Amino acid sequence: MREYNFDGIVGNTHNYGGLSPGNVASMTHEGMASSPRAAALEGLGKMRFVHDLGVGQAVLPPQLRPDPTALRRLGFAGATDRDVVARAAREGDHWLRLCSSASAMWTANAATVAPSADAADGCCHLVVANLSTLFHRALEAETTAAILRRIFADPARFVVHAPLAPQLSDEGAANHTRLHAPGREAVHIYAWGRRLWGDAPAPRRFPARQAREASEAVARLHAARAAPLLPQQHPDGIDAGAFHTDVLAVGSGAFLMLHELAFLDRAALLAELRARLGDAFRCVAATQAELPAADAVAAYPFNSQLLTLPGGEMAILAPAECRERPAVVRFLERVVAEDNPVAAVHYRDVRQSMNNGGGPACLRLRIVLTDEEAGALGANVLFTPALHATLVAWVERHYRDRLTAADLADPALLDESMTALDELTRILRLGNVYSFQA
Ligand code: SUG
Repeated sequence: MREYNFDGIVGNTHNYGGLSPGNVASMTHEGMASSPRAAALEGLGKMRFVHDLGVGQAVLPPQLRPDPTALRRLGFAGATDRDVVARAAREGDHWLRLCSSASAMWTANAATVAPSADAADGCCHLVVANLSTLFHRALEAETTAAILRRIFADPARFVVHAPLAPQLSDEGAANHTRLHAPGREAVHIYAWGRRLWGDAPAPRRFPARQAREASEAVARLHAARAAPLLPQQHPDGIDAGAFHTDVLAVGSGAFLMLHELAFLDRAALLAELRARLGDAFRCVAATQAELPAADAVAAYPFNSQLLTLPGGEMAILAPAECRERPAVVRFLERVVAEDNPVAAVHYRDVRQSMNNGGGPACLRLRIVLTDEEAGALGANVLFTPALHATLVAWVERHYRDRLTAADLADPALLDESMTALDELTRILRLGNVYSFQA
């Protein structure tokens, strides 16, 4: 069994659209010029770093943006896809922005995964997230399903479940944590922010995304042997900018690192985890006094990757922004000093993504695979130094160094996107997964 971090390759239209209410970075960077090339290279650099630590690394491809199919469904008709984009640019500037986001890069929102070791039927289960809370993110689900079905194609080993109905808003693994201790059943935590029926305390300022009913459905589809835990995200945490659970909590193995505003009933959750995981369970919690949620939301220490290294110890891969805030650095140093598996902190620059509210943990989907499962993947997505070099050259050939909202109207951008993705599907041996390739 090995955990693979499936990172999203950043798409060539990465831009700051201001599309996510409740995501403070997205709201504050609206309209700023982006660098898709720098964003993609930062992402590939992070993957290389994780791979070189001896941790499993893989990639997921971006999606076609602007999305002409989505624009046509909105009534922006045209003889060619270029005409469709031109018409949307003239008549529906905001729609063009919504249909141009490279948001599929945050693969923690692509699906929620339970490894075969936990499932009663011995299959690895992936539930594609519908992302139905936000229009620009909901566009991802259909193509994400097609891509995951191509990669996890072997029906004897993998089950890729269709996205839930849109009324059940599901944001994928960003609200899910799997913990396990030697000799114990793995524990799956499915957090949520609102209920479709029944009462629950609600945030006042920002929207809650994940519905409890969606979390319950994902847990049923995973059919893990152990009963799921379904804690509520703290409404005050959501109001501070923690639109996903992974903004204020991260866990791996038998270790959990969280902020006191991550979950509403933290005491009950931690007691249950202690009971299920036994003496191996370790937890470090930050209080508001030690680390104000505003700092945690600005610097994303809890959106770090918790990586288990080949020797068994853990390393934290934190965003570079953490280094700029003394309270955050002090907290991370405390984590390393205390009695838990974490031995080191590494800081990485993923600023282009961070400016849209996506830290290191948002950029990856963790999938635990057996060697046989890893060998049965239906595409060339496992990361190697050679693939890294190929992808860096591919980005340098196809990506612009600078992109503004006005550039989304440039019909050449759509051509660039299609050319780049067509080539990428050959590099990754994915076959034709995009509708424009049909
Ligand atoms: O859904 N940002 C993403 C960030 C997702 C972060 N993922 C996790 N926490 N796992 C979102 O809010 C901003 C796009 C823009 O404004 O251009 C955006 O979609």
